[in-house]
Amino acid sequence: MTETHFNKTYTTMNDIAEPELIFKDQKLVGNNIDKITRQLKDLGDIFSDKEAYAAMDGNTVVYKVESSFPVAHNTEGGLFYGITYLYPGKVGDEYFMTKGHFHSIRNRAEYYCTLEGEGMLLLMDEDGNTRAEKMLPGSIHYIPGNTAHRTANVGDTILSFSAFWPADAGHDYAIISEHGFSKILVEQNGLPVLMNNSSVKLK
Ligand code: S6P
Ligand code: ZN
Repeated sequence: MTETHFNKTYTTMNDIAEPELIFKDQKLVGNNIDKITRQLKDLGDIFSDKEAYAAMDGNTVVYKVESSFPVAHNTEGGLFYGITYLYPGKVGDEYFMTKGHFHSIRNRAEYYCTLEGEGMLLLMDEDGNTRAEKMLPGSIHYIPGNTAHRTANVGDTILSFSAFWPADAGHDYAIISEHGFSKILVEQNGLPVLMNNSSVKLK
């Protein structure tokens, strides 16, 4: 039996498998893809302008995540893969963004690779120092351990990026949910600016 892929004809052999995951038509395709949708109503504690937030439709989708977990959560040595699709928008002057988290096992690192759009990766260490890296198609971002990470969409189109992280990393959302990052990303005169967030007290 023969099959045609990549414009070549192969003789089918038992030890050549089809790929288990494909990123196709802007979607992750495969078995057991975990899908999460975050709407504004799920993100009440992350945006600074509470008045602007209250005036918006809570059903507005802010981001979606499609992930593949080929091993059980907490498997030491395993890896997870996911794609985040973050929609354009703002709450007041603050750009749509992800919740943001530290990893539960604090020293676990991660890679982000931008697929489409224009964004910003906010990184905060455990002493509360926050910096940002520009995200653009093809940009690759190493997120060191012990570093909280959050992405914001600063463009007019969807920001999408793939992520690779250790299966035992886990997610600790509590600190960020309570204190936020020490800097917030807002639009000023049409440009993204990092501003001090005076309410943050990490330690
Ligand atoms: C997982 C990785 C991403 C985020 C996703 C949503 O470690 O960092 O897949 O989960 O971008 O962000 P958040 O902060 O809501 O999990
Ligand atoms: Zn992470």
